[in-house]
Amino acid sequence: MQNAEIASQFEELADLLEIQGANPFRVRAYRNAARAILDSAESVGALASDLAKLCELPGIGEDLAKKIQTLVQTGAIPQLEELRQQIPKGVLEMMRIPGLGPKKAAALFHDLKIHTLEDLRKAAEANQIAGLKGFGKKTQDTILKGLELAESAGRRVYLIEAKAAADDIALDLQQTPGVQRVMAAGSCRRRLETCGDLDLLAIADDSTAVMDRLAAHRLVTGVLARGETKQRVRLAKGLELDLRVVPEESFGAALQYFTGSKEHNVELRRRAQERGLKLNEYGLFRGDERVAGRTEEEIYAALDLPWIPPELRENRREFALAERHALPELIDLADLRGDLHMHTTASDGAASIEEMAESAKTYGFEYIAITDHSQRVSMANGLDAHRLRTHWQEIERVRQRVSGIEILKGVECDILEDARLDLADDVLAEADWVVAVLHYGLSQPRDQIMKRLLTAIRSPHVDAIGHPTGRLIGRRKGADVDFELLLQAAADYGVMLEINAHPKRLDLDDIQAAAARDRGIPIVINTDSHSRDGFSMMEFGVYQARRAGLTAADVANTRPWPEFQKLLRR
Ligand code: DGT
Ligand code: CA
Ligand code: CA
Repeated sequence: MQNAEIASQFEELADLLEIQGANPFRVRAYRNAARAILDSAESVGALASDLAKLCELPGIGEDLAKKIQTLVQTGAIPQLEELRQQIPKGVLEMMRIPGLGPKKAAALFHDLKIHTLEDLRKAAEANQIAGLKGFGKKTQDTILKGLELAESAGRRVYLIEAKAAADDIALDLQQTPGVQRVMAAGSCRRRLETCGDLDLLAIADDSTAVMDRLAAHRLVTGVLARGETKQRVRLAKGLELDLRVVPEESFGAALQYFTGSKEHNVELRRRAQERGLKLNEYGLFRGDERVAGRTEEEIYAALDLPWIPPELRENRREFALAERHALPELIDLADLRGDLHMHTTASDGAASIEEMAESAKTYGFEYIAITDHSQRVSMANGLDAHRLRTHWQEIERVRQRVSGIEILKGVECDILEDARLDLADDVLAEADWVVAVLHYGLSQPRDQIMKRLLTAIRSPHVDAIGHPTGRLIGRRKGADVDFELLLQAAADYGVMLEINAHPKRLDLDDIQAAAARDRGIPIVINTDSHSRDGFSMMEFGVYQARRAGLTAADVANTRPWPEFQKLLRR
């Protein structure tokens, strides 16, 4: 556990205690502890087994040291968990609004029964806050302004939503008379997991018509600013969009500039300077002469580089690879031939085996594995040995009826909190494909998480580890995985690692997937479909793979079935 994580739990504890009206000295003690942990050069998590060592940290007495121990060993502070039960999350969120400290948040919670930011907005709009003791009209107005900021800032939107909006609007603006071309740039074009805002570029001689059309678009809820060539609008859910209208001869330069990332652009500008050139959103210039700008390709070429795919533009290894003309030929959606993770009505899916198989065929898949949940996931109607065997018999019957696709008898087997697998070896031995996953106890200490993952990897029956960290983007941090150890073990035992294509998972992430590829570990990109339409999520897994620099050859389920079969351990 990182110091920052430990510190933030104590900070939250202090906030909640203060909202609760606890003794100010106690509150201060937790705040001081949080600061001391954050400032410590040593890993407090590593010190945690030694109570005396912990007590040497400034401001940490025995009581606090014991709490740190509990947190590191169990992943939680019981007192904090309890407070979280008592005080709604929205009350903590209120404190991010400038001018709203714990005291005011507490008053709003206790006196007006405000539990969420939505409640807060309603109360402010209904003029209920101004009358509250210690508040007044001015505070109420500050709250309303702050709410708007708090809601739009810091809220990032999943790529699936951002891209859908960008594509929809781009397609519409493209219809404007006089508009030649519209394209999304920014993080959306780089296929980042989430987008802070959208950046659209249009080629047009006259910006009036296209800006009017944007303002009138059904997804646009308001115009925030409008200038000669720039317009910023608000979409639903607080997502904002920048439109820039550029002339044709600058389009490549603008596209390059606004695609970013900032880090990539800094390096590209440095390379321009090195050659006595100047790069900006209008073009690449030698003195006043524009030497490139119409297309991205000509800009990169003028800087002695091949065109670099947007997914790689993070200033990681793309420049080194581009210089050697060794950029990978990135995987495409069309390369995928199989999907090895999906659910049916036997557990928590919405479609039958046959319906999933027929749907998979329409998405172009040649083989699938049906991987319903194992018994531990009772919430999702997970299967015990008996039900699983009956389910597999049903799969065999469906195989007789459905042609043109290979259907594997699989299972998504939980790796239990105590590091046993949820199904016995003799059952797993009968499967064609086993994807092992962590679902419960994600906040266990690193050692236990690794014990669990290693047990699964060493099992002769496990083919792949699914969504290896279990994170949910923007919602839940994943397990504290030691990736060095995981990758080494996966490589040693020939176990595949999954990029789960679900837009909220995308787990492995881009950096982890690149590291797995570097070790020669076969990667599978799976949709984890729970319905017939779930297969459409594959594109997001592919984007993550592209950001990792993966080629089709790096991804096992791009292979034709006979070759994929050879990679199986059984
Ligand atoms: P986001 O919106 O947070 O998901 O991420 P981006 O990458 O879309 O960032 P955004 O919308 O602030 O800006 C779009 C691109 O424009 C960014 O990737 C690089 C470029 N850009 C924006 N501001 C600056 C800047 O101050 N300096 C440089 N070098 N580039 C910038
Ligand atoms: Ca952006
Ligand atoms: Ca922007």
